[in-house]
Amino acid sequence: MEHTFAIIKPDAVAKGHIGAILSLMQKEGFVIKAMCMARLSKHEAEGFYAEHKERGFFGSLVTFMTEGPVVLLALEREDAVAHWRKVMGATNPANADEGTVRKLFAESIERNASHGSDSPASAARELGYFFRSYDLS
Ligand code: 3AN
Repeated sequence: MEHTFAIIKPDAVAKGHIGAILSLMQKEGFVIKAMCMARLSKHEAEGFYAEHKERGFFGSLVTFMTEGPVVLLALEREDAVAHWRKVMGATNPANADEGTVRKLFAESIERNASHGSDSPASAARELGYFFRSYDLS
């Protein structure tokens, strides 16, 4: 079994899509191992997205991610990292496949409804960042 880290982002929370996205996760066979609703501080969002800090959209991304509450999730499934990215769809909702989270719920490439780790190594870092005592075994 593999673990991944997911976020239901502020746009999707504000529009009332938490339930639909959790339901999709469970239909896809993910087990929710940890879940927390929180409003990220600027410091937390900057640390989380540190790999993007040289990108032009970094400031705007941090503002967006701190504008309202998010749902933070630890998910378990076979091939969890790749499968959650498939279920989320492309970063830009205009390119996302039908039925994906981003096609169904995202507004734009920035306000794109959900996050998913891009590798098992990122998943370990991100799970540790938000769930300090998370046990990957
Ligand atoms: P993904 O979330 O699909 O892994 P990344 O890691 O390239 O995509 O980008 C992280 C986040 O940064 C995205 N989820 C999105 O909110 C934002 N983002 C990515 N590309 C852009 C862009 N060109 N303009 C604005 N925001 C962007």
